[in-house]
Amino acid sequence: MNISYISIGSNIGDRLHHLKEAVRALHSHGQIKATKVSSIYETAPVGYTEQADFLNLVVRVETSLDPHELLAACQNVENSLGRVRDIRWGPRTVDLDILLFNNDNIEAENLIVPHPRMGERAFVLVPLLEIAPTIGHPVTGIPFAVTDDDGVVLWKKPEGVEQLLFGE
Ligand code: A4P
Ligand code: MG
Repeated sequence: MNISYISIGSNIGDRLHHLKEAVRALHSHGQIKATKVSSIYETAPVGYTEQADFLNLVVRVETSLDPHELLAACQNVENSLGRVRDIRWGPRTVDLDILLFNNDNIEAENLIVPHPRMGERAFVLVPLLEIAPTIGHPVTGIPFAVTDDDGVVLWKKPEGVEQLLFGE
């Protein structure tokens, strides 16, 4: 069984609904099980800054899929929730990025793991370290650490995966 951490973000429409639907859609895949989910954070946009604040979380999944199959599953979830690709780093109903996949180091054309920008992004690291406090970079072994959590505010406390998946 493989363990992967996936970052989910939304900054359009009913952001909470989009995050919940994304976690539920992943979990409803026969070969993906959501086992931990972070709190939800409200985060200032990084990259292209002329856009609304995001809600972000990180989910830990167990999966028998390989990394490319998991990426395809993530993209199916994005598409099913109405994501239209437009501006790079721009607004999105929902964006799923594979942060880590076991200790794999993948450099394919369409898939880079660990996610290349994760180490510098508080909106990724704060929720990741909440559910995996000692996790380190698979290649260097250096534990991930948040140097600056500016713009990342706890928005909703952890409800546990059951509540997120099956609650209101
Ligand atoms: N791709 C390569 N590696 C991966 C990976 N590990 N996980 C490829 C997922 N996809 C990966 O992604 C573009 C291509 O990346 C995909 O075709 C896939 O093959 P995309 O989702 O179509 O486009 P994007 O999301 O606009 O680009 P990208 O590079 O994923 O952007 P980022 O870096 O994810 O930035 N600010 C806040 N506060 N919160 C956010 O969630 N998100 C972004 C998106 C920018 N600013 C943000 C947030
Ligand atoms: Mg993306």
